[in-house]
Amino acid sequence: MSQPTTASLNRRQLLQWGLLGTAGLGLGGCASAQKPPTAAPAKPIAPPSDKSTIPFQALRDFDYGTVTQENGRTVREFRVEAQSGEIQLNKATKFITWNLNGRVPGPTFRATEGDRIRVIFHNKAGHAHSLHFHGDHPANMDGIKPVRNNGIFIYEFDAEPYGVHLYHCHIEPVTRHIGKGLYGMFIIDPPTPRPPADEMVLIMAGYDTNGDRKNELYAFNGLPHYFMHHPIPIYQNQLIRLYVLNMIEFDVAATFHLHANLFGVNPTGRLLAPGYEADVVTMGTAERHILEFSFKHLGKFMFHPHQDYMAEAGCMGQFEVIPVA
Ligand SMILES: [Cu+2]
Repeated sequence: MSQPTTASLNRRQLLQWGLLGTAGLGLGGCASAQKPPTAAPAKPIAPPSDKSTIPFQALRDFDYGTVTQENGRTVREFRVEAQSGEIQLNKATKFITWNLNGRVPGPTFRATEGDRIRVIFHNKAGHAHSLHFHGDHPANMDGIKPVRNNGIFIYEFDAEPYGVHLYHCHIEPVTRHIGKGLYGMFIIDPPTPRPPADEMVLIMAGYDTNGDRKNELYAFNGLPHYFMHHPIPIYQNQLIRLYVLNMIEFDVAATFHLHANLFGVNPTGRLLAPGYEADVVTMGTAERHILEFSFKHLGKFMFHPHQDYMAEAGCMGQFEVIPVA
């Protein structure tokens, strides 16, 4: 039996999947999120978007790894390669990155609480690097030991606790290793899945392009100003679940602000539903949250840190709310 394409979805199908209705009512969206999903299977949908660019790949691509069963238990194996490569930040600025699998930010690893995680890390970036995960794990898996160039290390631990976490290189100076691009998101889903939503990832980062230990440029998902010029399409009245991470070095904190709406805040994703509402949330470096909202009005709506110098230097974007066919 073939699945309907996104283009053929209609309001009835979205209602069957629980993606419309109370989700469109702001606070109502939070209240509905506390109920277990009644529509099966959970099938998040999203309008078509350009998958050929890194910011859009980072937005909605989740890496669930290669799944096997070992002794009755789910094992997720991820293969990552640290590399070095040049990216064009704007017309005038090229930047040498250290990256994972050719991407800044690196892949978003995703698992369910209790899974066994196995990350095969191959360092081909020319310097010693490591992968340090947030979340629970033994000391020998903490990722503070250097993995030499051309070396391989296998990080293995249990996925816990559920929430939105991150990983990054932990070789000194960490500001430089993160600033050059060695970071990404690590999502651990609760054993009972969260209700269906259009889920996406936005990671804020800064670029120190001249080595003065200040950021000259800022970005969502790797490229300054990208989502201003390429708005993110979302459906009207659909629950959006946004995993946000502040990975900006050198600035102590940044906010995330959404225009013309409020969002439910789920701090570090450690709740099963958002705990409170706001339209500005503050994150120190490495802090992250799940934000949930839906738009009842059509049109373009900006998001950016309200440290407006960061927004003006590239950390801004917009959603484009479109009607369901
Ligand atoms: Cu490093």
